[in-house]
Amino acid sequence: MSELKNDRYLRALLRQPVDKTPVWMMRQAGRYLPEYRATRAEAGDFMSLCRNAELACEVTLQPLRRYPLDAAILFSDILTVPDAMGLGLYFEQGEGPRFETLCDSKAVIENLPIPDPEGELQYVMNAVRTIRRELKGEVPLIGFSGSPWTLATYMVEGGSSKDFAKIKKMAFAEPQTLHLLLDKLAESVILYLNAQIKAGAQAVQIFDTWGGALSGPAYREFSLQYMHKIVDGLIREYDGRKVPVVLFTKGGGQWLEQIADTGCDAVGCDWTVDMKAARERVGDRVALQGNMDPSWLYAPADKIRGEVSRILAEFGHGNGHVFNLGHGIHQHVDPENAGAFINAVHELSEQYHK
Ligand code: 1CP
Repeated sequence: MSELKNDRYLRALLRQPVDKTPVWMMRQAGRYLPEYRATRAEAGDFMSLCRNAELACEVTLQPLRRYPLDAAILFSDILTVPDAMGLGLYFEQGEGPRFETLCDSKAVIENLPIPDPEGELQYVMNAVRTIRRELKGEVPLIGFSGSPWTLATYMVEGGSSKDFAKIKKMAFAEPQTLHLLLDKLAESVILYLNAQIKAGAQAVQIFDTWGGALSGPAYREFSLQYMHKIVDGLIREYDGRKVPVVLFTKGGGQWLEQIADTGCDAVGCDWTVDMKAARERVGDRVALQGNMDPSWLYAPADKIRGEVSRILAEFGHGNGHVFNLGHGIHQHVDPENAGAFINAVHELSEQYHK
């Protein structure tokens, strides 16, 4: 087993005792940091940054040089998987991700390949290996993937969407076609995450950013079922250590019990979730991660501290809390405020672990 100097994050995910509540931020490497913007300019475009292991490692480590974070997250994107299926991912200036080929018919979906993680996606595994080497055991490295449903929204819609009109039409008019796509994605994600674990990821998180756009029954049928399948297919112990799995469904607060029932180790909560009630609902089945509204980072430091204090008290004493934002950090946040947030979590949480 490789040595780890700070294992608070892994311990909290497994509901083991810690001295302070561990904290990291979704999208902690990103545009709010001037050093990120400089490295991205050096790389050219976003995908070139992802494909360059040294530069992807550099931006992964940038937030860790500024703040005493308890985990690093691989710098990559969830859309690497559909890109590796041959769909041609590109980024339109100011308009987010786009695909050259739309997955809007059975014929296209039937022909989609399952990407080889050490083939088309080897650049991601190279980034994982490089980051693990450069972290030198300081903190654990998080690997990640999108959920099949969330990936499918981008593939069927051809990019970001507000109403998910095309994929919902497919879900209700032609469900077998969507299930075929979701099955292929679940299989691809299992291979992809297991390869990240073998390359050095010490925990994995599945981002189901758009699960909350569905009704309860549709969520179970089109999203949760496939995340459950992934949880069942993942390597859960590697290099002598448990590899925790975190499921995050944005807007999934109503379904925490069902998410916990997949057998994952932790459930990510957005800011609409009451952490005290959430804890009572999931019992000792899983740890919880979350859940400050990222917009609080626009407030002055004392207000941020107040909100951190409120959330810590809401979760209360005991094990099984990883502090995080309820979604990704916004690009216009002042990096000083992110620092105030992280320090507040460490300083104010000690009393809950005595
Ligand atoms: O211009 C730029 O520099 C690109 C902005 C950017 C960044 C910094 C994109 C494009 N992706 C990323 C990195 C990224 N994406 C990480 C890095 C690790 C970290 O520091 O956290 C992670 C974990 C993601 C995951 C991701 N990509 C998600 C799930 C998490 C979430 O925020 O909900 C989603 C939905 C995406 C799609 C995506 N990629 C990029 C953008 C702008 C988007 C969102 C588009 C949309 O809103 O639909």
